[in-house]
Amino acid sequence: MRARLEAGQIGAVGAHLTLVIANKNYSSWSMRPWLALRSAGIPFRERQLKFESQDWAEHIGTHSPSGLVPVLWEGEPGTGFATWDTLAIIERAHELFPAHGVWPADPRARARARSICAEMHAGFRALRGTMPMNIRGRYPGKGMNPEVATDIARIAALWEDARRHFGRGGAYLFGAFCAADAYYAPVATRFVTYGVALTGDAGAYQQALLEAPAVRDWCGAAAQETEFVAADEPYVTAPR
Ligand SMILES: N[C@@H](CCC(=O)N[C@@H](CS)C(=O)NCC(=O)O)C(=O)O
Repeated sequence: MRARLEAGQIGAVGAHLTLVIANKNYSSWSMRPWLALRSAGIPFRERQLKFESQDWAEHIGTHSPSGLVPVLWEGEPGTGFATWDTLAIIERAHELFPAHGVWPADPRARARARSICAEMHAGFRALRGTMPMNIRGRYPGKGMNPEVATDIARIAALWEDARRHFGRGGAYLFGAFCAADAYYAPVATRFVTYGVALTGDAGAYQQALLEAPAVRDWCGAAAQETEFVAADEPYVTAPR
């Protein structure tokens, strides 16, 4: 059983955590640390700055040193201590809450989990380019080309490899839900949006990931959002 702190408290530095995120429907980078923290039982507040909003224009300068989201603040956004960029946020969460299972406990599993997160962080540009995350959207068949098919084949292979070598203790890549699952959850939703069918162990893992409680919570909230962000909607024109 993991130790739990009350929301708004944090043990190591005595300050509460706030995760600055953007639209849940569109922002895959926001989704990843949100899932990692939530699934690990790490208490945090959420500060949503929606793309193209007045709120974003007024606050992104003080709430994000890079001008991008996500950002993790220890203390108040804008005046506390900031960690930005998804991998750095996940490592910071792991340092602050080392017993919460952000990464797998086994050193080799942890190394492999970090490898596949880094591969996602730096790669799969074809997939990310033509199949932007759009949780409420349904565009089956859109976005596919040979480079995207190569990315999808690699993702299915690395999922199956992790499940085979490290996944025996549960339904996720390394058994229990960890940061690697958080990293690939936006990909699992893209496969739904764009009608990419996976079979075998990769397909079974995709279903387990989509049914993870934190993923369901995020996707449920995403489906309620109504903002239309043209930059993330290559296959439909803006509603009038
Ligand atoms: N490498 C960064 C990427 C962050 C990123 O690109 N965030 C997007 C949202 S998903 C963003 O803030 N876009 C705002 C903009 O480009 O103005 C990370 O891992 O956090």
